[in-house]
Amino acid sequence: MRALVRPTSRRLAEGQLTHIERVPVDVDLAEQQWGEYCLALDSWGFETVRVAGDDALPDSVFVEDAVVMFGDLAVLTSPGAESRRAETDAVGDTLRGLATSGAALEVAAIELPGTLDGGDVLKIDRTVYVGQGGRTNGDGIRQLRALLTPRGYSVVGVPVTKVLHLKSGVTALPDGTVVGHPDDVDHPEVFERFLPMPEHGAAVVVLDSGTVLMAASVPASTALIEGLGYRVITVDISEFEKLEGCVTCLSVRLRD
Ligand code: CIR
Repeated sequence: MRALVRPTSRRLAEGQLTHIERVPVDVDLAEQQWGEYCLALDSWGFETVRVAGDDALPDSVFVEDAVVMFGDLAVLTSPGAESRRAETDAVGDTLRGLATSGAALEVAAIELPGTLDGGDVLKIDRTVYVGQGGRTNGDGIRQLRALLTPRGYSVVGVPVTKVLHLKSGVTALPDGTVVGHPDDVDHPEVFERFLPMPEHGAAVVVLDSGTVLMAASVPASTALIEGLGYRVITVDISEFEKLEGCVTCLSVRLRD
């Protein structure tokens, strides 16, 4: 199992902000938190593959937004924020490098005027929910649908107005139950099972069928999910949360 990560830009504090106020960011602490996040993945058996860092791209640590994986298909995105458009170049180089060194990988891309951020894409089995809001537009969703329908996926567009990305509001447990704070979810009824969480930012990264990774900032939601029989690993990502990042956006698992 491998996971793509990208080091923190020294200009992280200049990253995009949409729904929250700008507050001071400690970039040294962010780098330390990023290292601990990578260690948590390592310790769970994920080999981390590092995309080259780029200080000129403040939001590039949020690598989830630049590529979405569907089995062996990597879809490079078309970021909705202009300041983030160049992030896909190095991510594409890394993936094409993996492909030439023997990994079974096909690389496709969403093209302008279509826009699509990886944070808007929530996969549950063969259903791919795509948030349409500030970053992802209808053309981006149409291009993704054209790539995925022949491969047996069903792409479901979901309007997003309350948060930055669909996955800022909702993520899915290993059993497919969608979790999130009700105030952050425009349409909980589109999901087969929706379980409200007591805190904003209660996102999960699935590590295996019984284990998820969560942010240290959501202890009540962590306790709730532990109570459902899951093991929860927690990481402190306070400096990334100040830039509207959550636990999912710092990595992309390859092959799922
Ligand atoms: C942005 O606004 O693009 C970044 N400051 C945060 C991106 C977080 N990404 C994500 O939730 N997938």
